[in-house]
Amino acid sequence: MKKATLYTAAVAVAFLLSCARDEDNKPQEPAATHAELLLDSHLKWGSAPLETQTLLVSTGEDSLSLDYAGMYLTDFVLIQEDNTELPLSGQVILLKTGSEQAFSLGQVPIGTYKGVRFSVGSAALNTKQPIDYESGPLALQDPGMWWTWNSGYIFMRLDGWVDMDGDGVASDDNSPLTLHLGTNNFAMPVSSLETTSFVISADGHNTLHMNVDLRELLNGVDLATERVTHTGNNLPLANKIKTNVPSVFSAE
Ligand SMILES: [Ca+2]
Repeated sequence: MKKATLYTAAVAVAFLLSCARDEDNKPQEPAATHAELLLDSHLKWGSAPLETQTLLVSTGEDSLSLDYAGMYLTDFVLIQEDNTELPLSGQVILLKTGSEQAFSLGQVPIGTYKGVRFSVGSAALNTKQPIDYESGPLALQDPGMWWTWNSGYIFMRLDGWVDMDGDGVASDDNSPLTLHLGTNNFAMPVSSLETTSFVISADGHNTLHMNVDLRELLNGVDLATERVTHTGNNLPLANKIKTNVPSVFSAE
């Protein structure tokens, strides 16, 4: 009887050892090297969330309302702690009113970053055309983000109305606000988010929050006289807006 018990115990130990060995031999899950990064944009007018078809006041004290705002963000570059730059090739975002404003920037290497920069529009976008896309940001849009006569994307588009008579209604004065910026010379680099530091971790919600304050876009613009540019037909106004673009974006 004693012998039998010992034998059983020996078998049990051997079994456990073999299990332990199996555990050791099991291939390890490779550690994740990349994780998804989301860009969550918050369209604003000053410190308030941007609303369309609502009376807004510019920094120059002009009253206006917006029907639509849209812009292409592209050429994203993550800046690592040691200043090495990691371009996220192929990422194009169409940030616009009335639509989801959080976007995936794809899988990026896990680590600590000190900033991100990008561009509003780029010459590279104009090597593409909507006819080549069935869907997505570079496909045909409504309102349009493509000039048929010019074969190029509208990098940034603002449409609205200016309240010329100060009665609190912007759309009743036949005074459309039409700010359409594009062509290769109007790629607008934004580096103001470089002061942010953030960690991309394998298990975290890796979301970069960015404020996009469109009121900043109209700094120094006198809406009494400066309301329409399709870029080429009013270069001074287009250039003025281009100068304001970097101050529109900030890390939240
Ligand atoms: Ca009015």
